[in-house]
Amino acid sequence: MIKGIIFDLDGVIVSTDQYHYEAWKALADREGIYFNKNINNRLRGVSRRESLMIILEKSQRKYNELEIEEMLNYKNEIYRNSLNKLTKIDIMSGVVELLEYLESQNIKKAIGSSSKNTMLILDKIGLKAKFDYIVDGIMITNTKPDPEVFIKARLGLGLQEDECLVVEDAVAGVMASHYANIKAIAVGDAAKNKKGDYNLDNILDLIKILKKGL
Ligand code: B16
Ligand code: MG
Repeated sequence: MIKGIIFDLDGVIVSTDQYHYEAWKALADREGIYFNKNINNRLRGVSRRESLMIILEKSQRKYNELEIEEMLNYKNEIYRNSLNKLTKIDIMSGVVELLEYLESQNIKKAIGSSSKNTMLILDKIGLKAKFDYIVDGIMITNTKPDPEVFIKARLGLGLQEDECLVVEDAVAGVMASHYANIKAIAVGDAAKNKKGDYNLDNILDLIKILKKGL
């Protein structure tokens, strides 16, 4: 029986992925590095530093650690400026209704995100209090597809593997869920790539799955 749902944040609860893209694009343009939406898709769910390493695969030159730190800060400043514009309106379709349904059924809710900006984002969209446990990029050493984030979230909820589900939009996140031995509900990019145990066009279809039983 499912007693808890662990949600990824970016691309599941709120669509900050466009802001990530714009900030990385600004950095890549400044450095004269080729960057497009396909490369951006590879950055979903992975940490800021690992994202930069993927972007630098297209670079003609090597960067030292000081330069890397500067680029990470440059990107994050642009990204955080965009986050300041976030409001409740930016919550993805179906999420509020789904959270209400889970609450009505006493199903626990957690966040499992690679983002170090998780708390800022949840504050801005006013959803922080809705979650029983939050694991963000500051609390983990290894980023998705490593299972650490979801193992910590599951333990935070006090549940067994088969009592939880993960909802993810990133292929790396679905892999992390599977490595954590938890079934994955894929939405967005991961659903398009049919990577989940269930691949949903609409996150509200999770209610049907829960009602029917897995
Ligand atoms: P930050 P998620 C991830 O969030 C994003 O998908 C990924 O694109 C980003 O690089 C990562 O957070 C780190 O974000 O720079 O804010 O620490 O999808 O795991 O909620
Ligand atoms: Mg995501």
